[in-house]
Amino acid sequence: MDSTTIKSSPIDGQKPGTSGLRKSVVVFQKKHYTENFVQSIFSAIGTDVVTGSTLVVGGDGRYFMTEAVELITRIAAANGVGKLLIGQNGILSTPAVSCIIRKRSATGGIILTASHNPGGPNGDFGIKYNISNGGPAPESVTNKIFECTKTITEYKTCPTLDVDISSTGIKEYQVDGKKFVVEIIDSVSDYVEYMKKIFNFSELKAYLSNPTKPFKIVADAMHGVVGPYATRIFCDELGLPIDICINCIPKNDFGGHHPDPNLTYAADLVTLMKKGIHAFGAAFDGDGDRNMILGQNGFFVNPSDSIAVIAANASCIPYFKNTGVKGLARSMPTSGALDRVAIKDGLQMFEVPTGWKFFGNLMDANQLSLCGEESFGTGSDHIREKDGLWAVLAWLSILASRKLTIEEIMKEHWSKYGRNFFTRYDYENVDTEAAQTMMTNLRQLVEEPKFVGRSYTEGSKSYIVKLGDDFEYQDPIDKSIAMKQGLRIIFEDGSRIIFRLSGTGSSGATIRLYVDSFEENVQFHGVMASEMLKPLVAIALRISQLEQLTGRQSPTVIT
Ligand code: VG1
Ligand code: CO
Repeated sequence: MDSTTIKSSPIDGQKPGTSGLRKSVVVFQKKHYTENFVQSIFSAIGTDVVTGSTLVVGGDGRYFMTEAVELITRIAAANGVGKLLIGQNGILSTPAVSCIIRKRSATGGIILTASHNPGGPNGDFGIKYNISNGGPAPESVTNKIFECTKTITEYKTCPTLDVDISSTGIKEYQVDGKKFVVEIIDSVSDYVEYMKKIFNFSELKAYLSNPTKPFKIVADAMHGVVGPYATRIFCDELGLPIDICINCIPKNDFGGHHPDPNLTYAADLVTLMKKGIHAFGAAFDGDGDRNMILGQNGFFVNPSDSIAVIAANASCIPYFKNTGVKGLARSMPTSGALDRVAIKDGLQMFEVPTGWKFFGNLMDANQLSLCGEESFGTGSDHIREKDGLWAVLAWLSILASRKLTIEEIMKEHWSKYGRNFFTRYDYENVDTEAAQTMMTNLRQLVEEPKFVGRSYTEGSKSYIVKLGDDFEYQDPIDKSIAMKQGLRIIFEDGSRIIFRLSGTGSSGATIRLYVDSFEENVQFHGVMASEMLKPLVAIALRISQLEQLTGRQSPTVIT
């Protein structure tokens, strides 16, 4: 087979966001749109690296994925890639891709997902490139890809190459006189094998199916990619009945829902948990890197608390018994709960911008073991992506060894470390101009020299500004700088108000407002976060004039 070159020209708007390029399916279906971006990935990596390389390809099963896999296979072959490892039927969760890249020493991987965004012909699609450490490409690489999309004149492809991805096995082809290998791999095996090394499966099995006191769990894959992983782990490995896995058949439109594990979009699971039958409930997003943990009667574990609890109880997880805990990290808007663990337990703590790509360098430098984001992302240095099922297995390991309920673990944690109250308001699909105006006005305000020291009052509560800025981060390892990562208002008592615009949406703007405050006094730990944070939310809305500028009286999602 011979490759050929197809003339093309730059298409606007191919800048990767927080986690890859995400647009509506119809945009990806436009002539040359997907081809241009995929060719730009290869051009950015460079011929030297691409020639003979091994790449992992797979995604969350959403609409347009199989077309994209075919197109990537042809463009990869024409660009001189040596071998592709493709998940059967194209299916691979994001954490599985990260795991496979590392295990098989691949050069990188291409992940086809728009994560928690809806799918189907009218939904979203996305493409993300991960590097050889298994993690999302850093900005130096994604900027290069973006530059290539702006100057592209042609792409290479091998139009006669047809690969059957429905059955596992190795297939060899000759492209331009060189060997091109495609290995279709079982989507689940490598990942499950790895989980069995990290956790003690026989201990978990005994705990979950204890004949005198079974621990009832339920896992909701929201019709995303986690289904086959969850059933293999919970049913085949841990011996639980199949009915504990709900919505575990992947659908290319996620059944018409947002595959987003939060209190709004996973409301069905919340309702089920409120019945009190199950001791543990978990939901996952479309590509399997996010998780939501619920206790009996729907007790909600805030993601910022979740990572703090895992860090404080890391000794319950065999992996950390071997490696120790080197350091902790969270994204900037994530609550300070993890910081309390770092201080008390004498661990190093890092605060990075939003997006998992910022954790990778610290992990590679052996300075970071456990990290999390408030956006339902939890993970460790076992791979270089956040990992939904890993988080669930971590929680189950803690529960199995501590023999407490989720609520008891949380309350004990707060009484030892104090409680951070956290909430996030999302305003989705806001008019872009209105959102920009709001951010510009706010930036001006927080950067005024006189902003520090200003006092804001709401009811009986007063807060004095200690710091206001647009968060900037210098990577401690490669010294690269990321600017404008979110507007912060920090008050003297440590409370924080943060505003960011989302970098994962596909149309309009999404405003995120984050509020975090700390309470040492155990007497207040039982109060609802919404109650505790009411004055700060009111102040945030007042300062930003969000409602006046956007016309939105209430958020789309509250966490
Ligand atoms: C959101 C979250 C961020 C997360 C990112 C990718 O980004 O806030 O914490 O890393 O999604 O998650 P943004 O820019 O929309 O706030 V996932 O599960 O998409 O890949
Ligand atoms: Co995701």
